[in-house]
Amino acid sequence: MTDKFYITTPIYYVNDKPHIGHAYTSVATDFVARFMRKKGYDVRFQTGTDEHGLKIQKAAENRGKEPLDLCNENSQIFRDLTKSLNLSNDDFIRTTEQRHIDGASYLWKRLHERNQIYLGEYTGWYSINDETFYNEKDLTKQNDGSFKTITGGPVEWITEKSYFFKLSEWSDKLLDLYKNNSDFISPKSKKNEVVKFVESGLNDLSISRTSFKWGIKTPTDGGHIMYVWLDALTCYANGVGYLNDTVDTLNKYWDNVTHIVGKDILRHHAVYWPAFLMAADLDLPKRIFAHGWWTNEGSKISKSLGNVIDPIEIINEYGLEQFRYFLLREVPFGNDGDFSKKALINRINSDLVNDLGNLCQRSLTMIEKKLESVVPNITNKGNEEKALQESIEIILDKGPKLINEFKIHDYIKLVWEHIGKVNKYFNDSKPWELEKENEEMFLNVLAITAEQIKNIAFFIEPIMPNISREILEIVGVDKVNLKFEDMKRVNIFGNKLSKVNHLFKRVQE
Ligand code: ME8
Repeated sequence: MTDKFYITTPIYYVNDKPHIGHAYTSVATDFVARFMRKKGYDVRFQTGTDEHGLKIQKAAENRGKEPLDLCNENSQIFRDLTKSLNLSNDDFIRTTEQRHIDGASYLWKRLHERNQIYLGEYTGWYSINDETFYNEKDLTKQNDGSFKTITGGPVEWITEKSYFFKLSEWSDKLLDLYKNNSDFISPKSKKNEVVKFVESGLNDLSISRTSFKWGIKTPTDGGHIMYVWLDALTCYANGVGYLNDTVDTLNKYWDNVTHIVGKDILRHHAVYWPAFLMAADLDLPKRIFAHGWWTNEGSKISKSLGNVIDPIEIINEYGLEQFRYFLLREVPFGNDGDFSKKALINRINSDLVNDLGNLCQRSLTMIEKKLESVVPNITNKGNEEKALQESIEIILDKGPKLINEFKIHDYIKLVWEHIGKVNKYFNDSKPWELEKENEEMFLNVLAITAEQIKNIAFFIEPIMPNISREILEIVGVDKVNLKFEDMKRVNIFGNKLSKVNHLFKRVQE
């Protein structure tokens, strides 16, 4: 049986339209999903929208809309974004769907049955922006005496009747979990922050609200709605039908779950979520990875500064493949990074136009012009040709290890090193001279280069699926969903090239 691999993005708030942060999490998750499919895993990839809570209710009120109308409109925009980004997601879940409401209610009932919930009153700070309760020590005091959260939003003081989850009882179990499963949270620096937070002592968590209505009614008390994070986190399990008593065929995906999240919401995923599941006597996800945040030309991205980056605008101006490449290559996954047009243009012109584009253009048009577009056969493998083959083996061997550690940018670097080697091989072999001097070698160099271009198309599929497809089509490979293990079996010798076009356009600075 094929190994299962289930990967998720966070579900996005529908109070506003998507920004670069949403695009980033989604593209990186899509990369991992596509890579694991190429490795031969049976992959399920879920994304979706988070539609309950005060933040959404207020956004609807401000626009003079019913919450559900706003959710329907904005959730569709996020769904459209999955197409614009060419995500390979298998599911798109909305927290207003019945399957989600049923699952969230099921988890609540299990917690209730296991005596993990009690009624009390919450008095303290709350951030609507983050939909999160804060201790004063975790906030920063402003000059005017008010407080701000780590994400920069304001907090308000609230007092209301609320059910609490006995989070404080789960500290030791959580610490054991982190200790016994060393890669449960990564990167390491983020894991250390979580461990410190838990070690400093956990308070019980308020998990219901009574001062507004937009949410899922708690199944044990109709006067309360579920805290939006308890509601939202269950989406991951609900997408594969895990939170109910019947056996769902998708359930099997719950055996191997990876959550990709931004660093701001790691605590919810690495502390609250496993604590809820342990308390309900349910299985836990395997891995949680927290990525960093983008700034825009050196400044923090915020609505008030008016510097929010619209992914659709970037795609329209520079192209989807270019945008995906930049997001994945520019910043080590897990670190913060800066978005600038200059950096984007630089990557496009140097890595895509000069390195990959030129290699394909120069070698494949030679086959087009000199050989009536027919890819010749390899007749000779000398040391240089063997070195290229070794370089392929290195990527096949190291690639999965790097991706297992979420080192996406290192994988891309490795592939681009290979592209550099193929470029060097082509240049040093001087096929334009060999054409007259040694026809056999001329054909051999073109065959080897075309073969390597085919291999490169396999490697870049998780980064730039459309360009990968385009290259494979040019060299006459029409099979789709190819795996890494198919790479050597896919024969292109004797294939007739389809028209060779420039893969990327140079961008003027
Ligand atoms: O947090 N750079 O939804 P959201 C990189 N609904 N990533 C960024 C970013 C930036 N400048 N700004 C935001 C939620 N993000 C919850 C999740 S899951 C059960 C519920 C990331 O719409 C952020 O880290 O605020 C998060 O992963 C996502 O974008 C935005 O999520």
